[in-house]
Amino acid sequence: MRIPEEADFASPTHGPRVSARIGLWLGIAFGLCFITGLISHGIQHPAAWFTWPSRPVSLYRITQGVHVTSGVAAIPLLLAKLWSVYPKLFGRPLVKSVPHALERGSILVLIGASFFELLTGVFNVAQNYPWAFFFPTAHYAVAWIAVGALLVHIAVKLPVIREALTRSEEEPRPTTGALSRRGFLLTTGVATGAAVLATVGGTVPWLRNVSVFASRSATGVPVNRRAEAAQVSTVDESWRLTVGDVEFSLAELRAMPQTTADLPIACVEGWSASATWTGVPVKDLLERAGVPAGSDVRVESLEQGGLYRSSTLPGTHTADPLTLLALRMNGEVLTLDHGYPCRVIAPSRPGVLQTKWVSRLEVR
Ligand SMILES: Nc1nc2c(c(=O)[nH]1)N[C@H]1C(S)=C(S)[C@@H](COP(=O)(O)O)O[C@H]1N2
Ligand SMILES: [Mo]
Repeated sequence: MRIPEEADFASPTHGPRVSARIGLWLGIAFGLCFITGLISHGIQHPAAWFTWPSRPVSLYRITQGVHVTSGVAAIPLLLAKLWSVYPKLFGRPLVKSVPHALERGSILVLIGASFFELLTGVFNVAQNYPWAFFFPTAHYAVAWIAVGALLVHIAVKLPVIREALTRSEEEPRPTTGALSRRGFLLTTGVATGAAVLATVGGTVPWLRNVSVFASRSATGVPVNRRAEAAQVSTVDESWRLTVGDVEFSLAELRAMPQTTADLPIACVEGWSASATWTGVPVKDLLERAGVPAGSDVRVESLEQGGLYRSSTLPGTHTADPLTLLALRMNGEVLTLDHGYPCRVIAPSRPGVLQTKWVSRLEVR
C-alpha cells in the first residue's frame, strides 16, 4: 500500500494563501483573548504596580466579554486553520533539518496549548470542571506557552505569510463540486460569526435571545454560589458588620444615607447581568470608622470555607462613591442567595470579587 503524500491532498482550501488569511484572523482572536485574559488575571492577583480603574462601570464587563467571545470565535478559526495545513503532516521527509524539527515541534506545542486553552475555557463557561487541576492557574500558565509558541511560529513563517497575504493572482477554477478558496474562507467567516453571536449575548443584553451560550443570564441575575452551598444561613439581630474597629448593626447600615446605582455583575465565566443596587458607599463606612478613603480593604464574609469567601478592594475602588456595600437589589432586600445581609457591589470588577454575606472590612 502506498503512503499518501502531501500532493495527494491538493485543493484550493489548503496551502499558504488560505492558511495565512485564517492565521491572521486567528492571531487577532488570540491577541484579544490573551490581553483581556491578562487584565482579568491582573485584577484578581494584582502585582504591586498594577491598578485597574473603577470607571467606566462596565469596563470589566466589556473586557471579559471580549475575552470569552474572542476565545469562542477562535475555535472554528483554529479548526479551519488546521484543515488548511493538515496535508503538511504527509510531507516527507518528516524532518529535514534541526531548525525544521524545532519548527515542527513548536507547532505541536502551539496546537496542544491552543486546544487546552479553548477547551478549558469553554468548560469553565459551562461551569463544568472534569479535571483535577485548578482551572485559573492552569489556564493562565498555558496561555503563556500558547502565546510564546505563537510568536515563534509567526516569526518563522513571516516570509511565507507576507508573500501569501500580498500576492494577488487569479484563483484557479476549482474542479466541479470542490470548494474554492473564497468559499472556504467565507464558510469559516460565517462559522466564526455564528460562534460570536452565540456568545456575545452573555455580555450584550439585547443579543441575549440569539445567544445559546448565554442561557445563564437569560432571566435576571443568576446566582453563582447559593447560600446553602456556601453553608451560610440567615443572620439574627446580633449580626454586626465590623469596619476597622467600629461595628454597625443592620439597622444602623439602613439608617445611613443610601446610594442607588445600576451596576453589572460580570462573572469571569462570561455572563454578566445588570441590576439596580442600593446600599452604603464603602467610602462612607470607612469615613465613619476613621479610615482614610483610598485605603485598601480586605473584605471577609460569613462563609467559612470556599475559594471566594474574601476579596481585596483596592484603594481606587474604596475611593469610588459607587463602591457599595449593597443591602438591596432591584428595590428588594437582598435575598440570602444574593448575599443577605450585605454584599460588595463595585464598578468595573470581576463578579468573583463581588463578595456576598460580608461580615468585616479590614483595613490593610
Ligand atoms: N462569599 C462569596 N461571595 C461570592 C462568591 C462566593 O463563592 N462566595 N461567588 C462570587 C461570584 S464567582 C460571582 S459571579 C458573584 C455572583 O453574584 P450573584 O450570585 O449574586 O449573582 O458572587 C461572588 N460573590
Ligand atoms: Mo463568578
